[in-house]
Formats: sequence, structure tokens, C-alpha cells
Amino acid sequence: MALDRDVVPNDLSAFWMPFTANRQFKKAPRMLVAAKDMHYTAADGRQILDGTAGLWCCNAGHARPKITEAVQKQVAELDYAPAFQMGHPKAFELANRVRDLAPDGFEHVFFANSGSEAVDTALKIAIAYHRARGEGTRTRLIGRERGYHGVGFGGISVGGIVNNRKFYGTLLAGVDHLPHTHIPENRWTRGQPEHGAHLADELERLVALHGPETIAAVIVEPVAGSTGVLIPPQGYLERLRAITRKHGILLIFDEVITGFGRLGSAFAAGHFNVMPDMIVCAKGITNGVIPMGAVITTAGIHDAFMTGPEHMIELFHGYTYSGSPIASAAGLATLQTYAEEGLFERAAEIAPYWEEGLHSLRDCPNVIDIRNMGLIGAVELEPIAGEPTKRAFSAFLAAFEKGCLIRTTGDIIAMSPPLIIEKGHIDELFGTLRDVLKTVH
Ligand code: PXG
Repeated sequence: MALDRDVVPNDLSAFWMPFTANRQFKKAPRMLVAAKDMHYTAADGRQILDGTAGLWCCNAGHARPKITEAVQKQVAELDYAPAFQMGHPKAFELANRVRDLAPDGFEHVFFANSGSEAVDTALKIAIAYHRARGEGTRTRLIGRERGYHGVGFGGISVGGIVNNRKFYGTLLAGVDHLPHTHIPENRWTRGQPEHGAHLADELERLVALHGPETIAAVIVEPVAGSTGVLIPPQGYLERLRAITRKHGILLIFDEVITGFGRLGSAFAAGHFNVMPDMIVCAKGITNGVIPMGAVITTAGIHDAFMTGPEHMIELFHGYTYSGSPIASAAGLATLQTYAEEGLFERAAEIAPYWEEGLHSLRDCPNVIDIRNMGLIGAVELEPIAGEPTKRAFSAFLAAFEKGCLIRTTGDIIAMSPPLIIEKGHIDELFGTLRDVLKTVH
């Protein structure tokens, strides 16, 4: 790709890029320089169809006027306000709006600045909650194989992606994992697969092993995204809820990608009608424009902390930028955009067309599974023998050359477009992918 030297620096060496093959990238950079609605502009001027909503975050599409204006206005009016022992109106207003969007019973919102921070926050609240109620032995955390909960030590400890864990020593103590739910019987399923609810029963085994009085919380992604799109089997989340409730264990849904419309509902909890005790969110809360994460809790959890002397801090936790004015302004304008344009309903309406187009790729070479839910889709490829990830990454590069942005994880292509996507874009995305899959070997 020819780079426009007016906008791209000659020297790319200083920036150590996250989750990127740095040396490979810097030899052949893929630079984005602008974005509007469904498209990025690459440095060579090409329009790139955004099949991934950035990184699952720009649910309303790019450079949406209300959000842009709100951020511009806020930065000029109140750029920053201390987050501890001081307040500013928009953080309270945004918390109220998030509460309104959350299922009934979710009453309080703790702000962080990313999904990783929000995950850490939820895990800490879980342990401290039990302690506040006199059950201080409940300190164990249970995650799931193949889970992704960001990259903090809390998140990688409960997470289950081996490369995100194995380089970082002993991680948090006292963590265990459920098996993942991705089983071969469920290949080619549209929506929730039929088999696998019994995998939730593994929690009973862990409870028997450790004793229920040692376990604080179970954290799962209702739909796992980063690991390659794993849709929960029918009845699985319900069973996890029943077992956690039976043993007094908190259930945390990590909705960093499912929150704010991805499944055609505000949250997966409401979509599946399974109510956890805490919902972790980020990304779509501000349309990805300003970093923000949040934990939404029930009144029961929050109120357990509101007991000591009133002058005392109740939770010794928080970030300099928790509920920052600019993030809050971006969040308010984002939620307004979602509501005014009915984007969650729109996602639900167009999801069947998305599903149809996605599954039409079944006859393409090397495709071994396709799965979807809401505006999420995955195409799994047979790995090249001895060279895992290479085939999918070649497809990613070829798609970018042909003007479409997709994501890959292992040999799985994952797509999660902005909720403003139209049928023509869906045709273009899957048409391009069909061409790409024919050429990539
Ligand atoms: N939980 C979940 C379920 C996530 O998907 C995080 C936590 C961490 O969020 P932060 O804001 O700390 O990155 C995530 C992030 C991908 C991809 O391509 C997914 C994420 C991030 C980057 C890439 O699937 N999810």
C-alpha cells in the first residue's frame, strides 16, 4: 500500500503496538486516517468497509455528529474534574441512563476506563461484597477456558486464552476454570446451539472440590467474542445461574462486546433473560470514541457496602478518570444516538439477513464452521498444517486489500459491524469474503 507521507510519519519505530506483529506491520503498514459512518479511509485514500465496528466498539458507526459535538463542547466547557470526593453532573446523568437501559434490578454503575479495568472492578467488588456481609472466606474466582476478560492480572487470571496467560507468571491465586462450550456437534448452528447445557454442571464439580464457602464469583462472557465467537448452548446460561444461586456465588456477565445492541438488545442478560449479579461493559458505552468501562450492579450488592459510618469511603477502589467529563459526555450522546435511531432494534431486524449472507459462505474452500448471533458472525477455517493462524491472517490481509476490515483470532474470522449496516454493505462484505476465501490457500 502506498502511504501518503503527508499524514503518515516516516519513522514507525517508537510506537510498540498492542496485540500486533510489530515487525511485520512496520514493514507493510496498514494505516487508517479517517472514518465516517460505515467506512474507514486508508492512508492511500481507499474506502474500507468496517466489518468489525473498530474493535467491536463503534456500534453507531463512525464520526456520528451528536457524539462528535458533545465531545467538542465538553472539552471546552469542563475538561476534567477530580473523580474522588467531587462530582460533575454528566457522570450522574450517564449512570442513570445506563441504569435505565439495564434490565430491571440493576441499579448502580461504577465507572472505569476500559473493559479490563471494569473486569478488575467487578472481581474486586465480588470479593469485597462477600467480606462486607461476613463471608470473607469467599475469595475464589471462576472463569472459563477460552474466556477473554481483558489483560489486567484479574482478567487474564479468570480468562482462558493460553497465550494471554502463559508469559505472566503465577497470576492471581485461587482461580479455577469451567470448560468452554465449543463442541463439534454444534457446527453450522444459526443462533444458540442445541448441545452443551450440561457443561455448566462442571461448576458443581468445582464447588464440590473447593467448597461453596470459598467461591466468590463466576465470570463468563454470555457470547464469547475475542476467542472466536462462541455462542452459549441453549439452557447453558440458565443452568449457570441456577447453580451459582444455589451456592451463594455471584454471577458476572462480561458484556464488553454484547452490551449496547450487538445482539439486538441493550444487554445479553435481557436478551437471554438470565440475570447475573453484575454486568461488565465498555466499548459501545461511548461508541468507542472516548475510553470508558463500567460495572452495573444490583441494589443488593451496592447496599452491602453502604453500612459503616457515613464519612467513611465504602469501596477503596476507583480511577483518576472514572466517569470523566468527556467520556460521560460521549456516553450520553452515544446512548441518545442509539435511542433516536433505534439502533438496537435495527440490529435485531437486519440480523436474519446477516445470518443468511454469512452462512452462504459454507461452500467456500477450507471453511469448517460458521456461527452467528445478532450482528456477530464467525467463519472458522481449517488451519494450514503446521502453520496455525496463517490462513485466516492471509484472508484478513487480502480482505483489507479488497476494501473490507475483518478480524481474525487463530484461524477464525470474526465480524461485528456497526449496527447502522445496510443490506448492500452486508452483500459487499460477504461477497468480498467469498472472493478472498477462493484465493487464500
Ligand atoms: N472483556 C471482553 C469480553 C472483551 O471482549 C475486554 C474485556 C477488555 O476490554 P479492553 O477495553 O480493556 O480492551 C474485552 C476486549 C477482538 C478484540 O478482536 C476484542 C477485545 C479487544 C480487542 C480486540 O476480538 N475485547
